[in-house]
Amino acid sequence: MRTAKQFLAVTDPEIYAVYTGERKRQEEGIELIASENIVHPAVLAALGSVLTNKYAEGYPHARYYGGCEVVDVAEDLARERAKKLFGCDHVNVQPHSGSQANMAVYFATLQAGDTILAMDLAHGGHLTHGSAVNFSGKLFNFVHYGVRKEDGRIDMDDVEKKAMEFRPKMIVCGASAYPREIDAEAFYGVAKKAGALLMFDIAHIAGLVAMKLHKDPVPWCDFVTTTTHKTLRGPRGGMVMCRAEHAKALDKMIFPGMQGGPLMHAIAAKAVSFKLALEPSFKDYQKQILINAKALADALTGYGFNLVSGGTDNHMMLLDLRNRGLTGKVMEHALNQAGLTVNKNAVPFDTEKPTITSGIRIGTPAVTTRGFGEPEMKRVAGWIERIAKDVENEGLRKAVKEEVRALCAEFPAYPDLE
Ligand code: DSN
Repeated sequence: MRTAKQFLAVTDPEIYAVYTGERKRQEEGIELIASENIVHPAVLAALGSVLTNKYAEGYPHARYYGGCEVVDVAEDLARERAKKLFGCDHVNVQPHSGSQANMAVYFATLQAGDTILAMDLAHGGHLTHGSAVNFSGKLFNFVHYGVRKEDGRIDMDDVEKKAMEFRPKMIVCGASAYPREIDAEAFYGVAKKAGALLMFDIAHIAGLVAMKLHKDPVPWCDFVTTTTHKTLRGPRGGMVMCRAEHAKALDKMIFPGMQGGPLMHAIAAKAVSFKLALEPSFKDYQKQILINAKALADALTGYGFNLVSGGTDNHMMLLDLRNRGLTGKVMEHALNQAGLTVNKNAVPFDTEKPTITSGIRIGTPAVTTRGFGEPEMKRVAGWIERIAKDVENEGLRKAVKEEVRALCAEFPAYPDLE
């Protein structure tokens, strides 16, 4: 008898090397990408299981394939747990990704060419919120709002002005690179006035929302979409919650409208992560994400970094590197070589190309999972400062990488996993 991993090592040594290399990278480096996390071994077990073999087109107890009685239990549990976690009327756990969750909402409620008002990608929105190179921007008539130049905050006056001028069928709120709380109630007021549906993409903040550490959008929105792998700390995937009146249209659009067989291994893994999120310790984890983000933001500000909007209310911060004479591309590369992973990110009103950018985005969900607290966040800020001050110095990168490795050894990502 062998474990699945042993079979991989023997069957495909090249991919096994990818697995071991990535495991080592994750153990020895500090993950600061705001949209990533470190899932529980039980989530990994569900993902890497025989559940991937099963076709289950349809929904629990109404499938188009035989033999679904076992996997039905997983989808029922995922749905029940998600509803308990978020307090929503209805949920669909089948979207393969956040993009498909958003697509499902647009397709279930709108016609091609309809107007949607959403946050500009260049100000922190998302590709699927109407970028010209994405299906959303190609199929729908997106109008965008952004943040104020003075304080980096969403300009609700601009949202209302555009909503009344363009009369969108839907307003989308939520973002991928916005460090402040988003007020769903205020968006609801505008949507009601304009006669628009309201969708909130909570992908980044889902864990904070579930623990009520971010103002709850569920009571105010027709649809709430999310990924399951960011602050929620589940497997890579998507999910849509909605008011009861939209349930039928949504389910019909996800299957058979857009997707075929659901990924039952991913749905089972979602169920596991929701069970973990319903445990009291998940609230402590989410609180610590916020404490760590604040500690990191304060320390970086102390070093003279310019944080968009002056700080953070959530798990992430956006550094505008222009006052340090650096680009996002240069800083991402230098930090990566020092064992600190971030992503370059446009800042509002950026003058650099998206492949260069003037900023980096930093988040605390993954480091918080491995047990970092405020002292470790101060060390992280210190390393970022040292690299920024001497960005071309390869010897410094190597030295920092050793220090990073030593700290990571004290906080293993998977202490109990073989
Ligand atoms: N969700 C995006 C991110 O924030 O990294 C990628 O699409």
